[in-house]
Amino acid sequence: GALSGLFFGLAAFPAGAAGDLPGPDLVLTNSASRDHIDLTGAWTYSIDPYRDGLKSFHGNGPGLGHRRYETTDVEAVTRENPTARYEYDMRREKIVTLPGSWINHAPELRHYDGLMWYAREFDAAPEGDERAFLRFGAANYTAHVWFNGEFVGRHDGGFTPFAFEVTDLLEDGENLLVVGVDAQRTDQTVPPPVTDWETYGGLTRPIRLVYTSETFIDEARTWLGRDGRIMAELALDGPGAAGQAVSVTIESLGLTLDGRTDRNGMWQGSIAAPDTLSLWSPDNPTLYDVTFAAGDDTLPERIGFRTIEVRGTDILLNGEPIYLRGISMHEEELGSDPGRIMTEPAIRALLSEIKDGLNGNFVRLAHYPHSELTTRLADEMGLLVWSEIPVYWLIDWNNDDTLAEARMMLAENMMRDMNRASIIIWSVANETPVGDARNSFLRKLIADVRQRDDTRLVSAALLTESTTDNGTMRSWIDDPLADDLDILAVNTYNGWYGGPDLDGVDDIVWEARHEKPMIFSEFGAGALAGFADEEARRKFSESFQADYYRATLAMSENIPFLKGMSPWILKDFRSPRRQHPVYQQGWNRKGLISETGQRKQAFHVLSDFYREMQTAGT
Ligand code: GCB
Repeated sequence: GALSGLFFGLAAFPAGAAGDLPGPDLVLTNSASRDHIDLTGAWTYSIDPYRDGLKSFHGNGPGLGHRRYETTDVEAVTRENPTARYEYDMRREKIVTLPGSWINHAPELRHYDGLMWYAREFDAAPEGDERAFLRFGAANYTAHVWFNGEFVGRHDGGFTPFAFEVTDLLEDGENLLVVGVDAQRTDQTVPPPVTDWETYGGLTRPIRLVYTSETFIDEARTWLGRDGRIMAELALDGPGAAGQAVSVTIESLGLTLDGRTDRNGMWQGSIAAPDTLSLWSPDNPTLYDVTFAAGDDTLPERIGFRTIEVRGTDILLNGEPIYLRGISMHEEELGSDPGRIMTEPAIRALLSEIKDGLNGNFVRLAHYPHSELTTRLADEMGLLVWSEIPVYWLIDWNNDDTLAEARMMLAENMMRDMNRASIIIWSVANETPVGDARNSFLRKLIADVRQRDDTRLVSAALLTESTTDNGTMRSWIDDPLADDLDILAVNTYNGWYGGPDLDGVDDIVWEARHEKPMIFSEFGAGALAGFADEEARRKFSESFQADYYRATLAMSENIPFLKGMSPWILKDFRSPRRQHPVYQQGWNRKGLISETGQRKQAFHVLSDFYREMQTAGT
């Protein structure tokens, strides 16, 4: 976690002291490309609703009979000693396929929100000086990890990757990995307990035992600077990290950058971009094969080169003004019983609806970091991305631990995805009420983003103010944070949650109080697919939703500084707080497609609107 702001005036800080910028110790850039044992597949699981396996009845740690993380062969021990007391046996538990969330393990776990134990045995054959790391794509929300009976670490935060080194614990032969996953959110977590989506507790992303050489490339990035130079940075980990010869090669461009790491194992370099460089954009999502090398280690990546900046009220991609034709999306696959299991075909199906179905060029990945596969596919398919952390609604703004958790999440998300050309915006919050404590909390996050990556834009989804004089509604952003952001983003629901009738929506006047581009990070209305009502414009009918889109899109055309939108939302998604017995039944119905992929009328309204824009070249 050492690479941070090397190019941005912090080169004087020794490793680990780059300002007070927090970050994970291990990044394991593109770990999927490394030698690894895939630990997805069959695991056993056991519920522990009282968290007894962590605390026990007097709170001083579980007794022998409850330590699910130990390697004890319970069956063998109890055969030997019939009075031995064991109240678990992970080897004989129910079996489930991971990644996944317990919502799909069994019907009675539909609303389970406690601690779940998962266990998996596997064979390994460590070689020579190789190092070994357990790497989790995500565990929602807290993970307690034991390997071969030893506690190796805990991680908080449901949507970002983490890794623990287990080189010294790895056995030649059989190994046992046990993970306690706790989905419970509290008033101090990020997000807090009340959200508008399904929690999906579990081990929801790939799990791997990753091998590396003794000294390896932990972080590696390359990108196009706004000054037209290709920049690159590396950070090595291991006994040979300092003074190591390193290189970055982009063979198809005939480019090699090389040099030697400093005493902290870090290196940075740059080279003028050749004229032959094909810039990445949604219309031309060119990715280059890049090879990072250091000592015995090489690391492949596929990377696009582009610039993103704002000028006045414009957003410039590769120096040209662009309008973000977007949609918001939750991480939830199509189907009537989703589990947040994002396979490549599942992600492709959703992103193609945006790219080909809606004629879009932009996706807001709401409200938390989505899987690494999603941002990689956005690179490949050509979709610009808004990437966000779940600083959502009612965060405990005065709590230092909560702030620390949010900052770590932000760091983990950014460091995982620094090489993704698709990501143009890091967002730090959604719909958070203005106040001193909140403002300083979010300013800290904004400062972290800028310190770590000043090549992308910073935003947050804000709330608006409005007044109505003589029947005309005027809206504006009344938030001191607007001064700190590059792009202003607002969620607006006039015609659905209050505001005028649909007929009046396009008369709303949006005032510019800042010389910055604005986007609608959300607007939307619910509709049950297939529901038509003889009373036109009845809420939850498809025609109401379509009219709502017509009205809001008409309004959008009157706002000169509006430079994009990501309406709410691509697909109906599970939300336990949406319990209207007829229209919702546990689903937020603002999707343009139903949970099974049926397109609603409003889908076509937005698709036509975007097609015209695309044709007009705006
Ligand atoms: C919002 C939230 C989003 C909700 C949406 C809604 O403003 O940001 O998470 O799901 O409204 O449907 O009400």
